[in-house]
Amino acid sequence: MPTVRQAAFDLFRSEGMTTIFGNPGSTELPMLADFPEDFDYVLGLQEAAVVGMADGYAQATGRPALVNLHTAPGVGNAMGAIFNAQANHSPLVITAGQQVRAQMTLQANLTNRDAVLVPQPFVKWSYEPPRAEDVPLALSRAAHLAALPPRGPVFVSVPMDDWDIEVDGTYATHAIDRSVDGRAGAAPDLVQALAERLGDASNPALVAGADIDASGAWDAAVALAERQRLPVFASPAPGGGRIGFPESHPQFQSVLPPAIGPLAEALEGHDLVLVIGSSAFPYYPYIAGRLLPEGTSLVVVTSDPDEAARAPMGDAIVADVRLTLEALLAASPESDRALPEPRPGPEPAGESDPIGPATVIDALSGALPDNGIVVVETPSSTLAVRNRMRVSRPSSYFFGAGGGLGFGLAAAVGVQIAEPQRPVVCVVGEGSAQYAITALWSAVAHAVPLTVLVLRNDEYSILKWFAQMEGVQGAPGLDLPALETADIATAYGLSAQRVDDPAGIGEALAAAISSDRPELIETRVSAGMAMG
Ligand SMILES: Cc1ncc(C[n+]2csc(CCOP(=O)(O)OP(=O)(O)O)c2C)c(N)n1
Repeated sequence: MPTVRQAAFDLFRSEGMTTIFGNPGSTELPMLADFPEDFDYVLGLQEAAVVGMADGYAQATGRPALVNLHTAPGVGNAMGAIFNAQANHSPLVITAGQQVRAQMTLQANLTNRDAVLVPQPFVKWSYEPPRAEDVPLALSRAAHLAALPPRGPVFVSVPMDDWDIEVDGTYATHAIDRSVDGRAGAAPDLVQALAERLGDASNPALVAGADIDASGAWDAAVALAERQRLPVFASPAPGGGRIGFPESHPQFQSVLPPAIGPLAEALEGHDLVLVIGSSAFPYYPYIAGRLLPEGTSLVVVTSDPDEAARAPMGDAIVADVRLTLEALLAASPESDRALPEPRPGPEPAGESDPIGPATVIDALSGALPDNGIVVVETPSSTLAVRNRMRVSRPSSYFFGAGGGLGFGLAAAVGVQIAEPQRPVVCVVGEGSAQYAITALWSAVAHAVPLTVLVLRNDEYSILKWFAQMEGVQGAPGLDLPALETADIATAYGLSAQRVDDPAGIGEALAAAISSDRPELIETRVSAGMAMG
């Protein structure tokens, strides 16, 4: 009869979860005993890095990723990253060790007393199997739930004495040998009605969201926009963890602003707004106004029932984004509407001392090969990255939709592990880099050839901008003097350098991108919001 461990690892194998992201403790060691050769264990030194790496890996592979944390304190440390994974619709199977069953009731040290409550409310499902024999089915259930829409993190707590218990082989085989597919298309009559509504509109617009990329619907989105001659906007940046439409396409207009009033103003003149693969909308700062311009109606297509239900306006269709877009495309004839005006190219970067983020971003655009991927967490220049780089390939841009810092650096390591053939650059603020800084060590330890570009402005620049917006004066804690990120990276074993000379940045980036080891370049930039 197989043990729980054998059955669990067979399940992980059959679900393609052979890379485990973890940070172990005494309660996790029994799971890792006789670690099979066909598995990789990616060690993170702190749980924000562990879960962030798994998040990037899961998004880049499109499959559930396996995480192993150390009982209550490990899960506690990971909470910010689990929050991000939920916002990113990232399918993670998070496991944690637990005291032996015989010592849980008397609460021996490290007992996770209310294990299932700890990761709430950021997981879709949280469970501690009642018997050791139930662990394989619980893990199977977890993997399927994580991958079903809306994708997201799930949690299973496993007592440490469960792993050597024998299980019924036929039950284990049934638990392992099953597939669950949750991609459901929209009802054909709904699709037909939507195609007619789109065809009848005089000036419709498409808003492209992150789940277009995640569901593989990029080509269908482009084809629909071209066939129906739609101007295309990107869903606002805070919620737009991925890019759903090529941003150098002549029909692409802009990234929508994330506040109610300005967003509605940006949609002025469109009688129908079709939002695909996003909530409507991921608002952030509160700037009151109309939800939609006068005379505008809205339809959102999302695989997330909650996104559909909580939208404050419009109609919603809950269905797989790719299947629905493809069906809508098939039902939509060629339109003879006038094509929208293409947006102008980015303004030339101005000269300043220190240089502005725009100069560095242009240098990165020049150095990054076509198949490059950017992972972005540089709050005051996120829009400059979007508006200047104009990323135009699928699965090439990752951003933490939840807004919890620590995603960028860690996710970039995970994305690079998932995509060893594509160069990955993490563009990160020196403040943001600190939240999962230990991911640098993991990049070195696992020979992950990531390039990190640190924009150093010696402050929490975006918070100074927010302070102005909110009318807050005299707030402490917004300056970051003497934070030497290149020195920290050197201590973690990276090849790291500070490059402030604008002429040298492109060259340094090209060299780092083409090298086969992790490298970090820190560059001094001027403070302040950089929009484009
Ligand atoms: C976990 C977490 N803590 C705090 C914040 C609040 N926060 C948002 S942006 C920011 C500053 C980021 O600084 P930096 O990376 O240097 O970028 P800059 O604003 O200077 O561009 C902070 C602290 C957050 N988003 N997440």
